[in-house]
Amino acid sequence: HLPRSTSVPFQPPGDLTVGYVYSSEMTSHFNPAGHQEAPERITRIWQAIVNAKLNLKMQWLPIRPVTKAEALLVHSQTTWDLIETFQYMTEQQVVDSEAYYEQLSLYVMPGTTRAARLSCGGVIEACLAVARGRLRKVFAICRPPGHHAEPDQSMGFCFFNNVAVAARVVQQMTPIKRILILDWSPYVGNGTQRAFNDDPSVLYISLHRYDGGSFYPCGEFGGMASCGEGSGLGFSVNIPWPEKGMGDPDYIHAFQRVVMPIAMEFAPELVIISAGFDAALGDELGECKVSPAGYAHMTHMLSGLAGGRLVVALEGGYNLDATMHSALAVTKVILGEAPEQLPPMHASEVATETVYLVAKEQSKYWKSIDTKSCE
Ligand code: 6DK
Repeated sequence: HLPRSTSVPFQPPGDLTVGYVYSSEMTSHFNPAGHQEAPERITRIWQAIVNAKLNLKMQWLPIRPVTKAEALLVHSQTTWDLIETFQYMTEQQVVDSEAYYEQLSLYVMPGTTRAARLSCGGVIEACLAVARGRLRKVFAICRPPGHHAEPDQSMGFCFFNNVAVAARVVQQMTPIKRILILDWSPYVGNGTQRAFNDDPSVLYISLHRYDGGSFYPCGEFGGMASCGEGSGLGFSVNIPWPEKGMGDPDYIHAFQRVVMPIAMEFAPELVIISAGFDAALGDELGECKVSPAGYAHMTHMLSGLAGGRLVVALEGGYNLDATMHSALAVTKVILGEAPEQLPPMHASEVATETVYLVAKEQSKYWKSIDTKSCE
């Protein structure tokens, strides 16, 4: 006979509208020699949420690995097969392949397969829960990240493109078709743009450092003239910062003049944020200056789209304190708290100029864009 417990508090089910995805199993991918894309990135966010008791206000969503059929909605069979082989790697094979994977800004080990599959499956479950109306908003605290992973090439710390696969699964499994992916990582999500470059059903908007094309990933995407192709022309919006150091005023300015007008005109049925916290003040890789309040305001603005259907999917973020504070600020907003007030702000001249040029480019495709207001 099991002892009868009277000490377990009764938790009413069903009335929680905000959820989260987290599993410590995603720590199975790590580099023993040390690497920025480390397990602590998600364990620290999780600890902070628990310390602030925010987890008690959120529904936990169980996690499961991405299936092959799901991954193949975006990725090639070769990419799937390669990621599957990692779990069988010997120590010698790990060492021998290190230099090869380093060129791709990756490290691999036996635990990689499981973590990469769970990370992608976690974002899928988050998006399905929101798309099916089970939850209004979900924070997917997942790693490894995904936005650099191209259909045929894992790269830049990313194996599966978590967000791209999730968007495709939602389109296939639910009535929701029109999806906005907003990527505020300081690196352009080349994999995400490639996956939807010729597809008008998914609007990809990215704010990132471009530095004249010299900033990672330095490929064909990310410039302001890269707007999609074929029937997807106009459905990729790149806001390329020309240098480091952009902060809250610059991001808010871009949101007010370009991101929100286009997003409202597109009228998405679901919004997914590719949430890289590496644009945060203190991140040594991103070298931008976004504050937790800045992230909160961007989240708040996006919260009003798509009937409130929002998924925040973690991408990068390497300063553990900055990532944790930014993630907490975003979590509070999806729980309904008002963002902390920002001081009066002026966007920098470089940012104003960039936004003006992007507006000019995008006014070809979006009638809501008023170039004059950006002058
Ligand atoms: N590699 C990310 O945060 C990943 O967007 C950041 C990508 C890291 C940059 C790696 C890098 C180089 C540089 C020069 C030459 C070769 C390779 F995907 C996320 F993790 F989210 O600078």
